[in-house]
Amino acid sequence: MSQVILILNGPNLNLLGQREPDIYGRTSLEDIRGLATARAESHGLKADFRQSNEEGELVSWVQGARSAAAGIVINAAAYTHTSVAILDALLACGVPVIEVHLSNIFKREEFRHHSFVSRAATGVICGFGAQGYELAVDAMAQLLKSPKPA
Ligand code: CA2
Repeated sequence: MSQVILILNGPNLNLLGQREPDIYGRTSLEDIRGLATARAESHGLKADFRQSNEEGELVSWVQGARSAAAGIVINAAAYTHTSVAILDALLACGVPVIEVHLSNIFKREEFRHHSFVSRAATGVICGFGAQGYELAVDAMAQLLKSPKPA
């Protein structure tokens, strides 16, 4: 059976393509689901792609990955910068984590420069728009073939 990559998306990412196209582009989250799923399949992996506006739901999905997924790709959106709960869940999940952002958070406001998620991530991809999800899936496929030390 194929290994599963859990791809998690945080609050407001359901609005992608409909608002603020100058920052986040015109690609919808459904388009990104399609891109990430196809890229996972090209590596013989399955993508389980989800979005939630609720912190607790994201925490529960991260907890579930221990038994259901080989790795997590996460764009925690605004919770990136605020959520110790998501960080603690990621630190405990026992599978590799890759953090992704559509925008280059380091070119933006100061409050976006700090990420709690990064402490649990093997690596971070930001600033490449929707393509960042494909890059993250490629990186996860590589990690699953030859794991890196934490
Ligand atoms: O660049 C990213 O991927 C972010 O994770 C996006 C978050 C932001 O809080 C992070 O600092 C960086 C915001 C997602 C909200 O997405 C929207 C999309 C369209 C319209 C409004 C919000």
